Order: sequence, then C-alpha cells, then structure tokens
Amino acid sequence: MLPLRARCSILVAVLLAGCAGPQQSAAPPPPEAVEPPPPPGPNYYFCQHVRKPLEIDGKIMEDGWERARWTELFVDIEGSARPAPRHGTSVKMMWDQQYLYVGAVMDEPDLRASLTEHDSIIYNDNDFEVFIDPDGNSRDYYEIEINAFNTIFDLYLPKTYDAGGKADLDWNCEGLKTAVRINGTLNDPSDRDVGWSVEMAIPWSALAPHANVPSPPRPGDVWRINFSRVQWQFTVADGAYETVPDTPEDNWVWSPQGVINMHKPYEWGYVEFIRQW
Ligand SMILES: [Ca+2]
Ligand SMILES: [Ca+2]
Ligand SMILES: [Ca+2]
Ligand SMILES: [Ca+2]
Repeated sequence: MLPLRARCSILVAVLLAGCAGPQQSAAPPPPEAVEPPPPPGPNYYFCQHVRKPLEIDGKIMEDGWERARWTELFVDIEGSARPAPRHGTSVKMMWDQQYLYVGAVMDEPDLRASLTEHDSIIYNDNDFEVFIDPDGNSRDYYEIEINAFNTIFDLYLPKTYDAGGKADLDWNCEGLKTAVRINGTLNDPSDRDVGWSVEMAIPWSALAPHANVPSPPRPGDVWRINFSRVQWQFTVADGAYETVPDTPEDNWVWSPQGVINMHKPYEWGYVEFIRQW
C-alpha cells in the first residue's frame, strides 16, 4: 500500500484534475506536473485485539493469529537502497488486556545459536530483536533480544546512546513468555534448514513503569515499535559453524532506520492498537 502522504498527493492531483471543468482538455496532466512521491516514512501496523490468549509454543498458526496480517518483508536497516536481505523475515502482532503478542518467522538455511545465559549479549548470535517506545518520545524504551536457543536479553534504556544514555541490563521483562520453533537442525551445518519462528507474549505490566502512557494501551493508541534481525557471516570448520572475524553483521529490520543504528526510536514503525477490523 502507498504511504498515506503519497495517497493524499494522488488524491489532491485527482481532485485538481477534476476541478479543471469540462471546457478544459480532458488529457491527464503532463508527468512533470505530478508531485513526486515523498520518501517512505516509517511502516504502520494495525494490531488487532484477540479474544482468546494465544498459546506461546513457537507456532504462529492458531485461530487468533490467522486474523492478523504479516508485516512487509524486512529490509536492510539502511533502507531499500541497500541489497535486500538474503533470507525472508516477517512479523505479526496482536494484543489483549494482558499481553502484546509478537510472532516472527525467519527463513534460515543455517540455524545457529551459542548463548544460553539470560542477559548474554544476544546479538553476538544471530537473533531477533523487539524495540518498544510506548509514548514515542525517543526516551524510556525497551529492547528484548532472543536467539534460537530461546535465550533472552532484555534491557531498558532511559535515553538513547546518542543522547548519552546507558542501557539498564538489570531490567527484566517480568512475566515475559517466549517460545522458539526450529524447522531444521540447530548447529548442524551438514544439512540445509528451513528456518525458525519466535512467539512472545510481552506483559503490559512489565512495560508500564516507563511507558508514560496507559499500558495496556487503549484502542486507538499508537506506540512506536520496531524489529531487527542480526545475521552474522560464517564458515564451517570441523563440522561446526564459525563466525567470520572482522566482518560486520547484517541488520534486517521491519521499518528501516536509514543508518546502522536501531537506537533512533523516531524511525521505528507505528503500531496502532485496534479492537479488530
Ligand atoms: Ca502459538
Ligand atoms: Ca518513551
Ligand atoms: Ca535484563
Ligand atoms: Ca542445520
């Protein structure tokens, strides 16, 4: 779907054309008269309310999930000018009065994970990351990372790093429920895997202390949220994966940031909480 501003531009162009009156030429305006579309803004997602709690088992396929739409495929963190990600990633979201639900599916021919301790620096593995700024003020926001071992790294940031902020790793998302489903074999390079999926139930109560807005949200409330997938290059030696040294990771995201930095919440997507379609 075109961004709202682009649609408005087209609507204005159509209305102006319609105002020309029958005595004017019916020919469409020359191409140079059409305003070029604005650069795409952050993505927008309507997050539907689900009546029955979703089962956090890593499968994004129960009845409730079927009503939710998949996001756009993830793009490079710097935007579509960069090469498209090598593997597909897409997310669904739903909510009820207790939880924000996130379901992610990731194509992955080489399933790998190494970190098993809570609050390890999970982005040193291939991972999936959730960023939540409830009131969209680019301060007081949360980050949750997960790898294919279902190991969690959860943190709270009072300010962005650019603003001199320091991450609070001691913050734990109390009551968080997560599950990972592996479609293939983990840490076995001898075959070709299909991918992995992540299912999360993030309690509103855990987000409330720094939300500055009602948590759970009210229908119609809009929060700033983004998702990122960190992907490392690797080689295989003695039947095991090894990360290629001195090679930067890829960052694939839902709503592009324009630069290699997730900590710009004003570039994150908009998520509007609605009852249902
Ligand atoms: Ca499920
Ligand atoms: Ca905030
Ligand atoms: Ca933590
Ligand atoms: Ca494998």
